[in-house]
Amino acid sequence: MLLWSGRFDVLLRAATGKLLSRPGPVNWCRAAPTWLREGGSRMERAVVRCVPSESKLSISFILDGSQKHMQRDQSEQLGRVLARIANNAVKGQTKVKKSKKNKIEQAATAEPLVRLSYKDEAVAEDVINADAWQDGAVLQVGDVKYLVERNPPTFKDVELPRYIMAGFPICAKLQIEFGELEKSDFQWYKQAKASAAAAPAVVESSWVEAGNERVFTPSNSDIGLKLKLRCRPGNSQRYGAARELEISSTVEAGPGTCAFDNRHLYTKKIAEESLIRTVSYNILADVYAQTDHSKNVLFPYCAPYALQIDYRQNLIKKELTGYNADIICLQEVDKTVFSDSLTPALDAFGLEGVFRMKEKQHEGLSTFFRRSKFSLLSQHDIIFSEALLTDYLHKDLLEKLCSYPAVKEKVLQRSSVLQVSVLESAKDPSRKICVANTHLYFHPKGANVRLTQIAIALSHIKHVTCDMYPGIPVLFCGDFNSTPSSGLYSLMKSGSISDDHEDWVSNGEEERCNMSLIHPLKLKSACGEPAYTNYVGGFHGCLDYIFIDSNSLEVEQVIPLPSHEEVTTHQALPSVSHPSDHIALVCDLKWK
Ligand code: 4LC
Repeated sequence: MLLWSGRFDVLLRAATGKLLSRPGPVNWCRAAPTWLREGGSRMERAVVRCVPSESKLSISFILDGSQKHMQRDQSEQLGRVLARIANNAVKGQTKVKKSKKNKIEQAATAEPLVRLSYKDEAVAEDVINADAWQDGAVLQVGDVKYLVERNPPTFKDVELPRYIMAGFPICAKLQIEFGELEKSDFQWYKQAKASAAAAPAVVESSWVEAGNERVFTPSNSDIGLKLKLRCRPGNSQRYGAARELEISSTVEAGPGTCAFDNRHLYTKKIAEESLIRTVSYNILADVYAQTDHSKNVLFPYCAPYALQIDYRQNLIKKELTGYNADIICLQEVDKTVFSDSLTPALDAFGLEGVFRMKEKQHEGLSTFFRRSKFSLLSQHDIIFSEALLTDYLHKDLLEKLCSYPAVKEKVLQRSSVLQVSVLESAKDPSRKICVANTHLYFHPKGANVRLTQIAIALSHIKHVTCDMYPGIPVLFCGDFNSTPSSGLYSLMKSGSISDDHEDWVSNGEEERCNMSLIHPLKLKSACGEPAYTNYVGGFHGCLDYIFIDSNSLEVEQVIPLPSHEEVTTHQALPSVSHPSDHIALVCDLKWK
């Protein structure tokens, strides 16, 4: 076993000498950070990331002013990394010397002493990396000492939204490793306002503290200012390296009041333990909002900037977080909106989400649930077209559809999905709930296709709630693209539709498909049948519902929809004060 003992003494003496020659007593404050050692010798830090599931470990530290980031095998022996570091150090010195054109000194450059010690004892060279690099070990490279921090809390990804608006919450996207956001520190700063007397030559902006919570909502007095966030990742033991980030432009003016502001008056607090505040909302996908067809034909009354996703996201996040919901079912969710915007925002308010992309599309469904009230037990999502062909559950329906090949083909070509999440109550694990979420085919003449889609959905939900989790209640939210006068709505409520219903010929004789359907669920629309949940220039109607299992759930309160005046202030939806062409359904449900 090779130890460093030979050169150790020499080095120790040299280091001690240096310490003694340091001028004056160093008055370290009592709460000195870990990298400030007793006696005043300041150590650099070496961050080591080593997780069992990966074959490599990484070692990061600053050497000769440049950041080193080494990836080594966990099973490699320590001696090889130390040799590598020594070699790096020589190269670094050589560079400096070369620039001084001092060839003689360059030739004299020797490898510095590189060693790793733990509790003042050298770690043997044949110890493997995974074992050698312990938290609290000390790496020494020449006269520089580094305190090893193994797996400290670290922000892997931190991002601020591009577009910041007064009155709208900013929720940074924060990905933390080895830490918890609840145990991390946040400090928001705003640019100090330049007073009229201030010299215009001042380049450096000075910052004043603006808030110290995870979420910061700038006010109207912040319009035109830059903002900065300093965040320090933490866990119950310690903090890791802080990160700082600045917004890319300045705070913009907001729209003032929004169509949802009055609704928030009913949802100021999280609903009590026994209640489940539920939201269903088609948030209008960015992939649809900014097409020429949308700008010119569907929503010509809406200011183009208000159709931009960066603008709408501010409104969507404020609207959703302001409902203090326990379960949120969303439709038309772009993948990046889910991951970069909704997940960070709702996470800061205690909700966790799952996402299901439509087939061959760039948007899909998402379901969020409050962590303190629920945990996710299992997911049972299906693609309608795929389930119809492959799942034995739909055998009878598939057989019937074989008589109507045009309709069968159309159903198979649609990309719609059903998202099914089984949640368990945190307080009483015997209470479970099946949350289904869907967005059915949109075409005004597509009622026959939608009926077929809902038949698949209902068979699948019955399977989950009768066979897999016998007797658990159903909560079925979505954009069903069906008005209260449709066959679909009456099927949901009554449990059956006859084969002679007019909706079976919704797209004319060529697509006639007379089928009778039944389902055993006792469903009712929790928010009733509002005059409309979708209000665009050319159409308005009630297309969205929150269906509840009336055997086991009851409605405690329905949050009133915005008034007709609020909806039509800017002609129709979406608008500068409402982010979607749909209106969110919000209600408080109670276990029976
Ligand atoms: C969209 C629409 C569909 C609900 N609805 C009716 N007509 C519509 C036309 C368009 C919705 C409509 O906004 N989309 C096409 O894909 C998207 C988007 C997805 O939801 C899109 C892509 C590109 C550009 C713009 C949008 C409609 C009118 N009356 C109805 C009655 C019933 C159902 C639907 C409608 C009933 N019952």
